[in-house]
Amino acid sequence: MARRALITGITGQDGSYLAEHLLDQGYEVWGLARGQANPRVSRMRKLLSDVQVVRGDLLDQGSLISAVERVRPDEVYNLGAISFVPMSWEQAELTAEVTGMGVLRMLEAIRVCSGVSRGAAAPSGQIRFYQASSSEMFGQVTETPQNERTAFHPRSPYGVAKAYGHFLTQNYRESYGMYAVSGILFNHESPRRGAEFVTRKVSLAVARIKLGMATELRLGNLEARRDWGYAGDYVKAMHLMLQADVPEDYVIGTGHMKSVRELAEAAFDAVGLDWEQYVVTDQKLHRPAEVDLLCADPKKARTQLGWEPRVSFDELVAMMVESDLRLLADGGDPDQDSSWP
Ligand code: NAP
Ligand code: G4F
Repeated sequence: MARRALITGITGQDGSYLAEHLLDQGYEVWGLARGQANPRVSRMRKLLSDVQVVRGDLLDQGSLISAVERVRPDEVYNLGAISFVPMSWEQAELTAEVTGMGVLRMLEAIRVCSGVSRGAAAPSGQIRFYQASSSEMFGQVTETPQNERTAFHPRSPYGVAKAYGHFLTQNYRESYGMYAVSGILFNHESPRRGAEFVTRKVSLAVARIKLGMATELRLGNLEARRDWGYAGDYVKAMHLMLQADVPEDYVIGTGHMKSVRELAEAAFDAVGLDWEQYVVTDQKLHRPAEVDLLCADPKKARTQLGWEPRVSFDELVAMMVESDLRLLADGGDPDQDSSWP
């Protein structure tokens, strides 16, 4: 019988790549989707027609229990979150509820449905749980590169909520013997990235400028540095983590960092334009507390899981710019048109 996976955040970037990867591996894939008329669910169904949908919301404990009871998954991937850092200052409480408390609700749904209780041995063939932790937990970094033992100093309500989910996942593993792990993933991008994130904001703007549809690109902090990889590579690491004999947490990233300035330069270069002619900096786009740099040490994932990123930074930037050029030239609506500046 096919193994069954339940993915929260199925309408997001990672949900789509993970679903494709698991379908390729022969899984029966279920996506948890919220809302009674969520347009992102219809779009997801067009892209991923083999994914089955179960309704539920990370804010609603009962809905998660019902979803787990209905799907009876072998593996649960908790990717659902408010994931845009600036939004977490504007809606800090909601971020805590979805991104933080949502992890507790999902773990409780699995615990209750599996009949796991304190003191009793976890049943064999238990549901395996993956939590989408984030390099934002490192925040103001205490060492570079960051590994699984680096201390956390989150710099946003989002980072704080992720740290709660991370420690809770570890705690359920230690308290109940549950198979529960976190992937501490560094920034990963793709043509499916939301337009509010800087890589997609840049690739869309470059495509618009090249096609004569725009004349400038407004950005915030050009000096921030990130370890940017390709989402299609990173979802493979999520799956590998849940296949390990022993549940453990892993850092996933490329080990190389670039600045926002270098990102803009590479993206304009890809279409033969000079970034300095078009990029305008805007103080309003700076964050109240910035994460200046993030750079992964992915050695543990490489040696224990055999995971390696395949797509380089330059290939990723070229892939995103080319995709947005095609999308706009075909008259496509980058549905991703963000309401964020
Ligand atoms: P994304 O594109 O923003 O997707 C977020 C998903 O969360 C969407 O499917 C959204 O569904 C869902 N969601 C929001 N509120 C929900 C709720 N109340 N109940 C259930 N689902 C809800 O994010 P992503 O880039 O794919 O990232 C996936 C996960 O990895 C997130 O947890 C993110 O924080 C984490 N992460 C991402 C990165 C990265 O660089 N991409 C790095 C580290 C960690 P709707 O369509 O219904 O809004
Ligand atoms: O693309 P960003 O918004 O991503 P950020 O804040 O690093 O968060 C992403 O990666 C995390 C993993 O480290 C995830 F957990 C999280 O869910 C999300 O996927 O911003 C990247 C950098 C920041 O330093 C920001 O200040 O780009 C800088 N930046 C400069 N100008 C900008 C802009 N960011 C955005 N979004 N828009 C700008 O105009």
